[in-house]
Amino acid sequence: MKKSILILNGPNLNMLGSREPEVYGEETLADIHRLCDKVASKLDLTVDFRNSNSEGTLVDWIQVSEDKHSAILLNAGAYSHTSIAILDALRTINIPVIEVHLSNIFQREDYRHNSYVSKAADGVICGFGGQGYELAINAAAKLII
Ligand code: CA2
Repeated sequence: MKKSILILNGPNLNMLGSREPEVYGEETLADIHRLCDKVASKLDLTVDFRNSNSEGTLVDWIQVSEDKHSAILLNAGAYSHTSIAILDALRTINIPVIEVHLSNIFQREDYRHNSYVSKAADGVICGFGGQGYELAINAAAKLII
């Protein structure tokens, strides 16, 4: 069976493409989903691509991620900067975690410079827009294939 990467997208990422294109680009989350499917299939991997605006739902998905998935790619959106609950959930699992942000969070407001997710991530990719997800799938593949 093909290995699977769980791709989790946090709050407001469902709004991509509709507002703030100067910050987040023109792509929609559906466009990024299609890109991830394409990139993963070339690596003989599958992706399970999800989005939730709810912190608890993201925690629930992380807790059971090891059952079916070999790695997590996580853009926790604004929860990256606030959620000790997501950090604690990430610390309960033992598969690679790659953190992704569309924007370069270090060029933005001070409150975006800290990420709790980073403390549990194997690596962080930010500032490359939707292409960051492609880079992250390639990075995850190196760790799991
Ligand atoms: O750069 C990223 O990927 C972020 O995770 C995006 C989050 C932001 O809070 C993080 O600091 C960095 C925001 C999600 C998208 O929010 C939108 C809001 C309106 C229109 C489009 C997207």
